[in-house]
Amino acid sequence: MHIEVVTLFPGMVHEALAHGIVGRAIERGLATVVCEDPRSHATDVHRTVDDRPYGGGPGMVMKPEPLAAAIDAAAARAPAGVERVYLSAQGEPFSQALATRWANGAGLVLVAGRYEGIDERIVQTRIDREVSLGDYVLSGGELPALVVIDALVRLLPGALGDERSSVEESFGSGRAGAKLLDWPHYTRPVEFEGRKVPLVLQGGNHAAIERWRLREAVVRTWHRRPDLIAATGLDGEAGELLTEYLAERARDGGTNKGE
Ligand code: 9WO
Repeated sequence: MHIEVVTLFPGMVHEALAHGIVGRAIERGLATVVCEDPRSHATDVHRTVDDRPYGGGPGMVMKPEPLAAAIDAAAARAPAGVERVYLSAQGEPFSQALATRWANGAGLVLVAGRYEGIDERIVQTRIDREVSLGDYVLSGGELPALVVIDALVRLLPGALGDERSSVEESFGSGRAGAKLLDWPHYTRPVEFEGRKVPLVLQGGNHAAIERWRLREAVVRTWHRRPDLIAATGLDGEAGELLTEYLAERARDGGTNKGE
């Protein structure tokens, strides 16, 4: 996997990728991340990469020439045909499905903007897709680019380095038809500040533990992210567990568990 990041802050990107699962995957050569700085393509004595917006208003816009040269240099190093992606709040929502698709490809060129944005002609001529992490404004596209890299690299074969399956967790495709939120986790001690680990997890009944976890995931998802269940419905055991929970909740007057 060859990922290029076009950014005015290469240090920020490299530092963030030096840790944990992603850091190890890069160390092992599962992924290569290279930065291209538009400033190195600026031609004037001040190495200018921004200019005032046509039409007026506050702030600056990333000027097209150095940015175009940086994107072209990055795309020339990347495997042929990889998508050039601009991280912006105007993009289509990022998703686990997109991460999976990209993890099965040869690489990406990620373009991180700064200031008030990039010249629209760059979007028209050198961006294949605009992707958003959510409805908020940041000070640049580097953190969203890092989120995309993290989501993608951990899906590469061997990145997790043990028997753990990356699809077992929230938003994986493996479980119960619908994408469900994760269940609660506990470790020692068995009692912390008066709160005990649920009894079923203390015992060795693995079928009961699996069932408890699925039920917790289903109930959490129903409360916190009903949109995830509405999208696909629930199959088999997950559906039964939700029906069971809703019956108990109705019996108890609808104010169960502080959920
Ligand atoms: C700044 C600004 C100031 C006044 C009025 C409107 C404004 N919009 C912006 C703005 O969007 N600046 C962007 C900062 C320029 C491109 C990089 N930046 C960015 C990317 N902010 N947020 C993102 C982003 C990317 C992906 N998903 C969520 C947010």
